[in-house]
Amino acid sequence: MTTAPHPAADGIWEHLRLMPGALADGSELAADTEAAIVVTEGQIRWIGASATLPAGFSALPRFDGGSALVTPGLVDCHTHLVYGGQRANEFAMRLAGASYEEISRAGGGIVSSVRATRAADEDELFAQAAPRLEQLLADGVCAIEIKSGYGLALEHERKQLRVARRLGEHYGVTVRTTFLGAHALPPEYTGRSQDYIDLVCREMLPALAAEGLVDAVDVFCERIAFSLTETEQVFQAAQRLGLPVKLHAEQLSDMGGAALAARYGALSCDHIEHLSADGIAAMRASGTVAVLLPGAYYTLRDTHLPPIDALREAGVPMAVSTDHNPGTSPALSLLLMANMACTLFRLTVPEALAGITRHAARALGLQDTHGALGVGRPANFVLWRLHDSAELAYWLGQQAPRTIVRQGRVALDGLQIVPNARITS
Ligand code: DI6
Ligand code: FE
Repeated sequence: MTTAPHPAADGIWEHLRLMPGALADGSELAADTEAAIVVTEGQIRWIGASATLPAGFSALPRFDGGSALVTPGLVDCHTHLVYGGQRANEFAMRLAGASYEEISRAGGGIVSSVRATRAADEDELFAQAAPRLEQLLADGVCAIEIKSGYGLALEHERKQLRVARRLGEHYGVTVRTTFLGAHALPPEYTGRSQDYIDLVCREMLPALAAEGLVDAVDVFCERIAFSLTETEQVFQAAQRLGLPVKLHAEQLSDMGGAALAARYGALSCDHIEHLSADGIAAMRASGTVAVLLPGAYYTLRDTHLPPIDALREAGVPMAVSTDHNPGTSPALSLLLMANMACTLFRLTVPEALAGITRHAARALGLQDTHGALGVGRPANFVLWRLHDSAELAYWLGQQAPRTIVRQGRVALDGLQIVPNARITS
């Protein structure tokens, strides 16, 4: 698959309106202020009120944003994007009354995706994941996390992580890879959970880390997956290698995983429907981000809400992500997740927008480069033909006209913005 190189975004992007909360330094422009962004060599060189644009940039080409709303590039901080096959059959089973846990115990669930992932080679996995990534990118995603966890054996986990890296290079998008070897017990280890965890800690993780394929380490800590003790063993292995950790925590029950993860300085605890007060206090103390996954909550027809009010009160940063995966969240729109975080979880619109930008970046350790706009950061921003930033969370499934600047390049020009010309559509 080849694509034409995207044109450089270098120049002055003017006649813009900044989304509130877009600036990395926390400052705001007064309402209705016309803003401009100067990009050179793929980086933001200047951003502020057009009226104060320094004269020194005047020789650069100009892009007329036509009063578009501009947001930072969106960040999808929790996905399982690379896998073989799909699981529409389980959707039908759940509609007929089977629970996720029942399906999983009956040999479906994660393990059925493991079979399909093991059977596919790298090129096949790339070809299957690419259209899914394209959909997420079309929403303005400029950085994405991709987990392994459907291989559950060294060669197959490697395959998934290599495909994730290749997707990042091919599409010019920031990809953070997370090793989730402890996602489920592979069938060949039935009854030998500790042996599998030993393999994860002693062989798989060190080998993949040495190959530069691991940016962070995750575990599915749950009754149907791995215990608190096993989770801690994986965290210790990550710590020995200097890798940050994160956790699938308290999704189906309160396992005390969030407090454990916080003790290891976790970047994020994700799902957290059953998070306790102790878990919240621990996350607050360690600066761990709470990643909310309304797509999984919705798909599983969950009714146990995450403790949003208590997280808000404690000042724990909340991110929102697709959790894209073939079982519990076949979601491919981060904006739809922002909508669902508001409607289902009662986030405010500014919270949801911070959740898919600034706080999502922090959940990946990318807070200095992504999720907000500031001088010296790579140029990742999106221009939207929208009147009000609340519309980003308001529309259900509409793709507003947008122009996407990703990694300093104009990756999509839906507003038809050409240098030195006015908007034409
Ligand atoms: N939690 C999830 O939501 C996904 N994995 C996990 O640990 C579900 C994965 C699947 O069902 O394939
Ligand atoms: Fe997940």
